[in-house]
Order: sequence, then structure tokens, then C-alpha cells
Amino acid sequence: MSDFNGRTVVAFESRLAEIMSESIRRHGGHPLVAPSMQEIPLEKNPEILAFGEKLMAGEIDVVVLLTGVGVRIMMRLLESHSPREALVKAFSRATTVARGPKPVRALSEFGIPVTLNVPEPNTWREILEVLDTSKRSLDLKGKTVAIQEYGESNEALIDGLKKRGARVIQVPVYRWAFPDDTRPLESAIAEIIGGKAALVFFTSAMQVRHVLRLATEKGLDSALMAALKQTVIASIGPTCSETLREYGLPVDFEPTHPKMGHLVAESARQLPHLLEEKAQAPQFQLEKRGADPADGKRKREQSLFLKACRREPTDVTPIWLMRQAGRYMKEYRRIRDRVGFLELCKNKELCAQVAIEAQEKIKADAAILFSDILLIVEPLGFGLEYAQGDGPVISGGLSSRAHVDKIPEADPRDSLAYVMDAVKLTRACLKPEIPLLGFSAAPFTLAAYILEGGSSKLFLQTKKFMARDAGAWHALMEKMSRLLGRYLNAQIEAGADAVQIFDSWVGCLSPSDYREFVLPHTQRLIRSVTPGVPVVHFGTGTAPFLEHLREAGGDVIGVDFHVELDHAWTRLGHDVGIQGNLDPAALFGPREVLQEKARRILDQAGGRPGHIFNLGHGVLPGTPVDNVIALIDFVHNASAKARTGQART
Ligand code: 1CP
Repeated sequence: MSDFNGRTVVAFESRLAEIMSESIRRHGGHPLVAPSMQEIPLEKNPEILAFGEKLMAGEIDVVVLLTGVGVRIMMRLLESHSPREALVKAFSRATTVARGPKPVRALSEFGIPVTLNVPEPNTWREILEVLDTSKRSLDLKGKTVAIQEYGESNEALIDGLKKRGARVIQVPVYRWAFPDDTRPLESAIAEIIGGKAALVFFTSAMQVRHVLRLATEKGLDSALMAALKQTVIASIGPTCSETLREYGLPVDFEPTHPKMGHLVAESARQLPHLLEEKAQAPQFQLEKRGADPADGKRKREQSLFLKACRREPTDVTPIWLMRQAGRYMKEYRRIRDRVGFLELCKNKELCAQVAIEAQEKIKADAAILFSDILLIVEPLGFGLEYAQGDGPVISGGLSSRAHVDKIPEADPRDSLAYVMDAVKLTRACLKPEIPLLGFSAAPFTLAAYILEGGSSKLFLQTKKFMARDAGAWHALMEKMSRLLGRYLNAQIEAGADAVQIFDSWVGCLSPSDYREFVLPHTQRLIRSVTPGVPVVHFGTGTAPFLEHLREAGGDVIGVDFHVELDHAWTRLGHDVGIQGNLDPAALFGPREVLQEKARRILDQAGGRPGHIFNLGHGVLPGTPVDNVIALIDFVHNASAKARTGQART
């Protein structure tokens, strides 16, 4: 059993400062607990009293209770105006939603029944989920929802409720201020800056804000940020972690349950490992690069990748790999241990970090935006979940023409603003000479995911839909192609230098079905892409109808490994670029076989302008990173040698 081993552990707990100190001490640590805030109860809170009146009048349908302390303060104030029985009766008429065990306990102290209990990790997402999936099938349209707030308002929750048609009443119960004496907090900040702390705990989002606010007021913010990046940071749970990441701080540890006891005990056990990781991992720092965007753009125009897209000769064959940022990389897995996949996709800092870290580590000639082709189903009104091990699950179903017509004409510029933010930040922090690829699904692959509700082997639902109602199919595909066009152009506007269209599953179709049911729509999409921006058009299993794929368009056609690259290029015509096509399994080695296979592809391309080396499909989980680096190195050197007689310098 490990413990903190006499190391200094900093925490910012206020109300529970003593318990926190004791707990750290019990685990062998030297506690430095500096209260970062104090509660200011709003004793004469007019919002609470107004809420009480409405509740008694039966005008509140749902009450969301966010904290135990808040419930108690609120009840104390309400009880000074109305008898408890009357209040309990009024609460019983409404649906009460308690965010976790603390408000449940507080409510039960007053005898108020809890209708819905919000599961861990108790964020706004779970609150909305509970309301959406409740057996009482709560239609929030036109309903009045009161939120007992703690400190700051939760905009995401309010937004989600409003989107469901609810009228929201905010009931702020207490606010936070700095403690009267901020000296302990200042000295804790000084200890962190001085490198004395081995571990820093944050147990609420408000603590993060307060600590950084005080540091800013004292002119110590950059010193503190830099020091915190070198220190192990443990966060109590997702809401707190989200705030840390908003400030650009890493979260090194989160306990299995968002509780103080778990936080202290589990981080004590993990500390040696966490310290080792921190020391080993070269800390990735997102920083804006290239002061002159126009100069960066000029450099990229002359990059190997964009030259190859334009089929201009290059001395070296450019290479990047589909899924170059992903599971096979330990830096990625470390982030995914702490953050869900969707949360990762919605966090621009993490997206930028993952994409850039991968490009730099393997020295690829292009970076691809970190995102996913399926995110776009959410603004179309479908549910999206990435279930562990089972792949994506898309809920909502699509089976009729009427439903196709009801799919909203979403504007991804707004509804997927977080993707555009990720493009902008990735572009700003990526080396200026490295092109950034944006991407989307092709209309067929997106429609197939929606119709199947996830991955599929046979694509039976898709084929049935296509066969039974060709009109509905074409209407759906037309809608998808326009939507995806807007999506790609928004990414281009945000800073993507080229785009790739993934028609990953189109190989399940016969050539004639491709021609009739897919080609016109992919063609419409590709034609709608901002002129001058290269399009890579990729599909797997497309060997039987490569000519049709070519006809649908694209400056570069991505081919899988079921076809020899030279045969494919001859069929496509040499007036288009080609991307591919090593079998990703080759990356499992041995190294000589890997190089032999790569050389064969280079030989087949024959140094002709317009070849971008890639895999035939994405990098597989478990692929040794060293082999990926060796492949890229080999492609650069072997292609340079073939063309110039010298390895790449
Ligand atoms: O961490 C995890 O467990 C999630 C794994 C993962 C990753 C790393 C998913 C879930 N998506 C991604 C990122 C991703 N997806 C990128 C950016 C990273 C990079 O390339 O460096 C890109 C371009 C995609 C595109 C994508 N998503 C495709 C097209 C490429 C292909 O493989 O054909 C597809 C089909 C998806 C759907 C999807 N997303 C995730 C999974 C596991 C899947 C495939 C599921 C299935 O088999 O249907």
C-alpha cells in the first residue's frame, strides 16, 4: 500500500477544510489546505421567496435541487414564511429532481419526497438525461422548471431545459466570496509556484475559478499556470475537470466516485505512478504558433501534402495516416482514461492537443482535425452514444419519408460550433507549415449509420430503405449532401486547408446501386466544396467501382488495400491524385516486412506526382507507435532516394 509519503498535498476546501487535512494526514501526506471561498447566504433572498409563493400556488411543475447545503438554506428561509406541512405538500405536487445523495438527504430531513434521482457523475448532462428518460415521460414543453442554484448559474442546464420548451426559474441560494483572510490561499499559491506541492486537489469548479482569480489579482497567474502544469492535479469529478480544462489545465486524476474520501485514498495509492507519468511525459503545451497567418498559409501552399493534392512534383512522397490520433497512442489513451469520447470531441483544447501531439510525434505531413464523422447526427435530432466496446449507437430511428422531411436543415456553423472552435484552435497551434485536414462522412455512410442505428455488417436496413422507397432515399441523400457541404465549408472557413470525405461503408453496394443511389449525391457534395480547396474522396471496398468513385469527384481518391495501387491509379486515370494504400495490419511488423510492403506501394506509384502515402484504412488499436514512426521515416527516405538519389535530410 502506498501513501503520500510525507509529500505536500494542497487543497482548497473551505467548509470541510479540517476533514480534508485529516484525511491527507491519515494517508501520510503533509496537508496544506487553504480555504478558497466562503458562502454568503442570501438571507433575504427575494428569488427564494418568490419561488416559495409560486410553489405554494401550484405554478411550479419541476424543481431541480442541486446541492444539500442549498436545500437546507432555502428551506430555512421558506419555513420562516410558511409552515413546513404546507411546503411539503406543495413540493409533493411538483416533480422533484435531486442531483445526487446530498440533496436527497437534505430533502428527506424535511420530509420532501424525491421523484427523480440523478445518477453519478451528477452533471447537467445526467440531469437532462433523467428528465428525458423518466418513466413519467415528462414533456417539458410549456412546463415551469425551478432550479435551486449554487453560486454560479449552470448555463448548459438552463439551455437544455429551454431547448425542451420549459420555462426556467432560477433560484439562487448562496453565493461564494473569497474568504475574509486570503493569506493562507496566497501562501498555498506560493508553495505551488515554488514547486513544493506534489499534488493539488480541486474539489469544486468554483475553487478553480477562485484560485486562478486570486492569482490573477496578485499578478501570479502565468507563474501559477506554469507550475500547475508541472504538478499532479486531481479533480473530484467531471464538472470540476471541465472547468480545469477550460483554463487549459491538465487533469491527471479523477476518482472512481466524485467523493472526497475516494479522491484522497485513490490518489494516495496512485501517486507514485502519477508522479512518474508527469516526470516522463514531455508536457504537451498548446501554444499559438506563427504570428503571421498569411505567411503560414503561403508556406502550407508549398507543403508536400498540398502540392501532391494538386499533382505537382515533390522530392519526397507525403504521408499521413487515417486515425493517426487514436487508441494506439498512449498520450491519447491517457486522456481517454479520464474523459469520455464525446466530451473529448466537444473540448477544443483536448481536440487540438490530440491532433497536434499525434502529428508531431509521428512527423506526419498533415494533421487531421480530431473529431468524428457521427457528431453531426446530434443536431439532426438523433441521439449519439459511444458505448464502450460496442461502437457508436445512434438512437431515434429513421424509417419513413415523413421523418426524412422532418430532419431539420441544421447549420453546422452554429449547431456544431464546437467543431469549428476545435478547427480554429488546432490551426492556431499546429506548426504553420503543416496542413490541417477537415473531414466529414459522405452522404451514404452518414445515412447508413443513421438507418442502421450504428455499425453494421450487412447494411440491411439501409438497403431495404433504398429498395422500398427510392424517392425517400434520394430525398434523404440530397438533404445529407447539402448538410455535409455546409459542414465542410464551415470547417474550411474556420481554417481547414483541405477536406477528406469518408465513404467508409459504401463498399457494401453493387456498382450499379452505387451509380444510381450514391454517385449523384456525393458528386453534389464535392461540387459544393469551396473552390480551390482540395478534396480527398475515400472509401473502402470500392475496387469494383473505382471509376464511379472518380466520377463522383475529388482531387485525390483514397483507396483501400484490396486493390493494387498501380491498377487502381490506371483505372482512376493519372489526371487525379491517389491516396493509400498499405494494409494497417502491416504495421504490426516485423519491420522488414513492413518496409517491403511500403516499398512496393512506392514502386507502384513510380514517383508520379499526386501520390499521398496512407493506409488503406485507419491505424488499428494496439499498433506499435515505433512502427508508425518507422514507416513514415521509411516513406520519406525511400521516396527521396528514388527521386534525388539521397535520403531525406
Ligand atoms: O477513444 C475511443 O474509443 C474512440 C475511438 C474513436 C476515435 C479515435 C472514434 C469512435 N472516433 C475517433 C476519431 C476519428 N474518427 C477521427 C480523427 C482521428 C484521426 O483520424 O486521427 C476520424 C477522421 C474519424 C472518422 C470516422 N469515425 C470514420 C471514418 C474512418 C474510418 O475508420 O472508416 C468512421 C467510420 C467513424 C465512426 C466511428 N467513430 C468511432 C468508432 C469506433 C467508429 C467506427 C465504428 C464502426 O466500426 O462502425
